[in-house]
Amino acid sequence: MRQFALPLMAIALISAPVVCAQSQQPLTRKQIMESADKNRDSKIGRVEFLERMREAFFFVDVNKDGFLTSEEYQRLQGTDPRRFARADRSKDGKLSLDEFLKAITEDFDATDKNDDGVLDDKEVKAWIAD
Ligand SMILES: [Ca+2]
Ligand SMILES: [Ca+2]
Ligand SMILES: [Ca+2]
Repeated sequence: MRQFALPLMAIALISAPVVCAQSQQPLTRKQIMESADKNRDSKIGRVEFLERMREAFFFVDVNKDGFLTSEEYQRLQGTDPRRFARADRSKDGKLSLDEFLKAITEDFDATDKNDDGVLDDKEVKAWIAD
């Protein structure tokens, strides 16, 4: 029996990381910011930011049901379960797009230190590093 079990284990170990890389690829804040800044002036307006985060929502919504579970949410870099719980206003254990964007708007306001409605180079870098 041992002779059969070992090769199977080996196959499982080899194939597991490949599967993970394909389906659980995280989305980093750097990737989000680089694609949000369409004219590359290193400034991200509120609308640009929310529009990009809306795309990010659908990107990490693996099963495409229009809601993020805690697991899906954590594919976004820099998220943690406590923030998920706070964003989940309806307390149903998942985030609707509306709940997600409300939380993201707060994120934007917190990142926009000088309150001018755009994230400049410095503010973007601080958010990426957070
Ligand atoms: Ca989902
Ligand atoms: Ca919810
Ligand atoms: Ca600003």
